[in-house]
Amino acid sequence: MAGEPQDDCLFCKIVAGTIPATIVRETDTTVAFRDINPQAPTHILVIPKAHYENGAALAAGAPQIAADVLAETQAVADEEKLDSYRTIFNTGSGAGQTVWHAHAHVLGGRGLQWPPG
Ligand code: IU
Repeated sequence: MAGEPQDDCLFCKIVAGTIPATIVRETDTTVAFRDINPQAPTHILVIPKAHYENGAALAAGAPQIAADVLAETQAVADEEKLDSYRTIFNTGSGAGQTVWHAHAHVLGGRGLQWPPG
């Protein structure tokens, strides 16, 4: 069922605490943790605790939680003292999505090119 934890989902396991992660923030609906393969001095993932396969599915199925995720990207940026940062939702394998649990990348701490690759 939409939003329910999935046994084969690594990010559901991070939410459950059965896989380790460096958690930097947690709310009732979200968890933020450092990416294990950082692409910038700050690279943090903000995820909903509920399982939705990408950002669009989250926005459609649980719009308030999608708003919570976005609000947390700013909270993370504030904690990291980032004046500028980029928020990315990769959606679909062609865009580089590899984990099928919605997540916002928060990247900062260096100059970021546009357009991205
Ligand atoms: P993507 O947008 O689906 O490609 O992002 C998945 C990210 O999750 C990627 O940057 C990985 O380095 C990161 N990640 C992680 O931080 N911890 C994990 O246990 C796993 C992936 I699996």
